Amino acid sequence: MMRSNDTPLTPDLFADQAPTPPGQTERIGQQAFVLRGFALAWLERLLPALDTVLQAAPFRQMVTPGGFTMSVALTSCGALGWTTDRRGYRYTTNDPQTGQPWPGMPAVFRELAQAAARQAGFDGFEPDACLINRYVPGARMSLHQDKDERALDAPIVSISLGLPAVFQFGGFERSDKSQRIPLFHGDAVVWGGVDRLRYHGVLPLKDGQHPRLGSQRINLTFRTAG
Ligand code: MD3
Ligand code: FE
Repeated sequence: MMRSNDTPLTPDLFADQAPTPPGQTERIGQQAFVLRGFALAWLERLLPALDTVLQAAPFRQMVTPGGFTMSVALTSCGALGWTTDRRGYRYTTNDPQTGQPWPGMPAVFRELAQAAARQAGFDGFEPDACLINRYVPGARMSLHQDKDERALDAPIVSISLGLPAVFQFGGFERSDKSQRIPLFHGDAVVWGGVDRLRYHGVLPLKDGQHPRLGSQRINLTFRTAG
């Protein structure tokens, strides 16, 4: 079989890794930015804090008001946590599974979210909720808007960890064409202002093994909810 000179003879072991060097900022909307690798320098502090949160409030699969079990497993930390059940979507002060307040937001979580927001031009971000999503291969999040938050003027900061995913960034109507943006371990995304109510989602996670997090993607989403 003929091969051109630039066809690799071995599989590209790094095909799933970040194509762009850490430190790059990509503008994906008027007030929406991907900060490549922004969280990498925080991981030594971030991952142990994440473990502590998960011990107090483990991941669980929730049911939507329509009666479907979400493929993504969720938990929260901070003063408010996001929940869904047959009665609807809402923020609560307590974990419905334990009756206890959601675990506090670790200082490193808040500092990282504030630093990412500032880097994207949003000074003074004060998140009171961190939603933590876990995707295993096949898990997805269909197109939706985030509009359960009281403060729609505050930005949202998202941190991607583990396996890469394809993020869909749409318009203001579900049927609007969406951009597909690959997100990698350590990437931060910041949305605010005019882009805050855009439809967005995550395509089904591809199989893979991440050296640090194994066969999963974890996404931290910081919001001002109350
Ligand atoms: C774009 N999570 O939890 S992150 C969600 O990767 C959610 O787990 C996805 O959508 C994830 O609601 C995407 C972030 C995100 C959050 C809010 C947005 C993207 C956004 C608001 C407007 C536009
Ligand atoms: Fe969302």
